[in-house]
This record gives sequence, C-alpha cells and structure tokens, in this order.
Amino acid sequence: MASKEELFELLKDGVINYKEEQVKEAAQQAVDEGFVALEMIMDGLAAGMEVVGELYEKHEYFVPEVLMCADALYLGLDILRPHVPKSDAGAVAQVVIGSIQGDVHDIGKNLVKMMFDVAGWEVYDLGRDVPLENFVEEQLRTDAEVVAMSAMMTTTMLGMKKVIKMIKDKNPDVAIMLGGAPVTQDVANLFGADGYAESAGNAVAEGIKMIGRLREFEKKKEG
Ligand code: B12
Repeated sequence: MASKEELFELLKDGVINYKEEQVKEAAQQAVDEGFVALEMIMDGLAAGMEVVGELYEKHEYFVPEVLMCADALYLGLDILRPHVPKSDAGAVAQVVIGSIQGDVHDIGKNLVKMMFDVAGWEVYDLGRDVPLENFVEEQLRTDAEVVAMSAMMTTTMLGMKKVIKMIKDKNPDVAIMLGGAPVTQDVANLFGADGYAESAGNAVAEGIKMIGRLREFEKKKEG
C-alpha cells in the first residue's frame, strides 16, 4: 500500500515525465485506497503541471513534451474526477467560463471549471479560444450570475477588458471574475472585473464573495 505522499509523488512525476501508465495506476490506487481525490488532483497532477511550466520556461521542454504532460494529466483527471464528491447544496449559482479569444491554454480553466462543478454550480463551459462576443451571448442566454475568464498570455489578456465592458454595458449586475498566470489582482481591478483568484483552489470562494457583494448592492439599490 502506498502512502498519500508516495501517491502525490507518483502522480507528479508521472505528469512531469509523461508516464501515462504510472499516472493511471497511481490515480486508480488512490481511488481504491480511498484517498481524497481532490488532493490527488491538486497536490499530484496540478503540482506536476506547475513543474512542467518551469521546464518550459527554462527551454528544457518544448511544445510536444508539454502536450504529452497534459495528456498524462488528463488521464489521471479522468480517473480521479468522478471521485470528487459533489456538494449536495443544489445549484448554488451559474457560471459561464472559458479561455479568452486567441488563447488555447485550458488546463487551468478546466481545473477551475471542475471546482465550480463539484461545489454544485451550474457550469457553462465555452471551451478555449472563445470569441469575445460569445461570453456576452452565453451570459444573456443563461442569465448566469458569474462570468469567469481565463487568459494565459499577456496579449490575449487584453481581450478580457473588452468583454467586461461589453457585458457591463448590457447587464451591469453580472459578476466577472478573471484568472490565469499573467492576471493579477491589480490587472483585474484595472480592467473593471469584480473578482480575481490566483488558483482553482480559491476560485469558488471568490465567486461566492462576488455574488454576496452583488446582492448587497442590489438590496441597497432597492432600499
Ligand atoms: C501548457 C502550456 C501550453 C500548452 C497548452 C495546452 C493546453 N491545452 O492548455 C501548449 C503547448 C498548446 C501551449 C502553446 C503555446 N504557449 Co504555452 N504554456 C503552457 C505552460 C507550460 C503551462 C500552462 C499550464 O497549463 N499550467 C498549469 C495550470 C494548472 O496552471 P494555470 O494555467 O496557471 O492555471 C491556474 C491559475 O492560473 C488559475 N487560473 C487559470 N485560469 C483561471 C481562470 C479563472 C476565472 C480563475 C479564477 C483562475 C484561473 O487556476 C489554475 C489552477 O490553479 C505555460 C508556462 C507557465 N508557467 O504557465 C506556457 C505559456 C502560458 N505559454 C506561452 C506561449 C507564448 C505559448 C505559445 C504562443 C508558444 C508558441 N510559440 O507556440 C503557444 C500558443 C498558445 C495560444 N495561442 O494560446 C507563454 C505565454 C507568455 C505570455 N506571458 O504571454 C507561457 C507563459 C510560457 C512562456 N513563459 O513563454 N502552451
């Protein structure tokens, strides 16, 4: 029987060195032994992907390696994801999510999506490289309280500012949350967003805070 720490390491190492079999076996073992699936995802798979990011930045890894690492991560996620218990609080709120136009990075966005999903939110995932106006259209179609956008590049990040303006012009009561590696709290403020979270782990809490602030504001308007 492997310990929790050993399984974290096997998952992390499996993602970094794109050892698909190792990731699948470790994920299955974690499930069989009843370890907390979400911890395995965050401290094993996602932690491995963070190291992959560093290797890519040091030019030790290039696009093909990174894609193989992502494949290994997704294989592990397929096994672990169904074992993350869903909150039974019912549909807490609705969120439209996507990676902004020009940006094909979606690993982080998919983790954030999963967090909303297990927290019982209704999630409308637009995918990646999402045309700016699609965020506006999907929000209007679904009447979601929250729109969450991910950008991983400084260039694509600018599109988020446009979407915020487009959405707020049509519907000022929507709470907009930003995230992704180049985004900071300052950027989010500058762009006029209502929220920011630096990782998937605190995205849901931030979403709930945003909705809380929004409802307070509406009450004040009414009163
Ligand atoms: C994986 C990767 C790829 C993969 C993407 C696969 C996929 N399906 O996602 C591939 C190989 C396709 C790729 C391609 C490119 N990439 Co790339 N890529 C990366 C890499 C190595 C890791 C990103 C990642 O997945 N991290 C792991 C996840 C778990 O972390 P994360 O994404 O940061 O997400 C977390 C938080 O940011 C947050 N979060 C993310 N989104 C959101 C959203 C919300 C609402 C919230 C609240 C939170 C949140 O929560 C997440 C989980 O905790 C980064 C390097 C890095 N260090 O980030 C470069 C990087 C992002 N890529 C980069 C570049 C330049 C490219 C290319 C243009 C390269 C090229 N010349 O071909 C292309 C084209 C991309 C395009 N048009 O979109 C640059 C961007 C530079 C910049 N600042 O503008 C980076 C930073 C590398 C670098 N230093 O040069 N890439």
